[in-house]
Amino acid sequence: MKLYYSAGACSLSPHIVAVEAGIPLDLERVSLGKTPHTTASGIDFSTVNPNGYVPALELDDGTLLTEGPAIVQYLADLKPESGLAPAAGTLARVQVQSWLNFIGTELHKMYSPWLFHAEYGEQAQTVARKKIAERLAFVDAHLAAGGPFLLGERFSVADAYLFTIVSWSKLVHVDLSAFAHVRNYLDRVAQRPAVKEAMKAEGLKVAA
Ligand SMILES: N[C@@H](CCC(=O)N[C@@H](CS)C(=O)NCC(=O)O)C(=O)O
Repeated sequence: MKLYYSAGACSLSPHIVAVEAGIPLDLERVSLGKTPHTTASGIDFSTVNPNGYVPALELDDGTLLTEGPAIVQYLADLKPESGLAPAAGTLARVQVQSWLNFIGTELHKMYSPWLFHAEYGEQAQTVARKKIAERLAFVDAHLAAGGPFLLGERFSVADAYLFTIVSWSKLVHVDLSAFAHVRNYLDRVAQRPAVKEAMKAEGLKVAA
């Protein structure tokens, strides 16, 4: 299986999940900085994913899976014993899907593209930061009441996604000072050996 990724982008989430589950991946880096996006092997990435975004997971039979929340569940289901996602069809699984959707629509797509492109202007970015702060207050209260992870005691695919997205905060000036539980959570997740391994493989700075 090959994961098309960009260092530190949302593709870090399935990367973490694969390492947590002990699933070996081939990695192919995609440069998102220029259009068309090209991959490390020099192909136009739009010939792989017509939407042009990472993550994309190419299965051994050539099938391409896109959309981070779907990819992480696929990976977790390959190794159910990893406990990264509860069994399909259970209420607990729907709760994970609820978190994945929340992170995707209420956080990921507020940070990106809005805070990554100055051309959207200060007004749009102020609105995005305000919305993100509201959502992070909700996450903070949830972690305070039922942590240490989103589902309680067990790290899940939703944590890989939340960690990946909220770790962008410093880069795009989202102030986390009011969210002590979120900050502690990021520190805790950053210490996981699988998280360190995935980040190192992407050339990212790893927590001490
Ligand atoms: N709906 C997609 C969105 C993925 C996405 O936003 N990827 C970003 C990186 S975090 C990207 O590749 N952006 C480049 C582009 O859209 O051209 C998902 O949830 O997987």
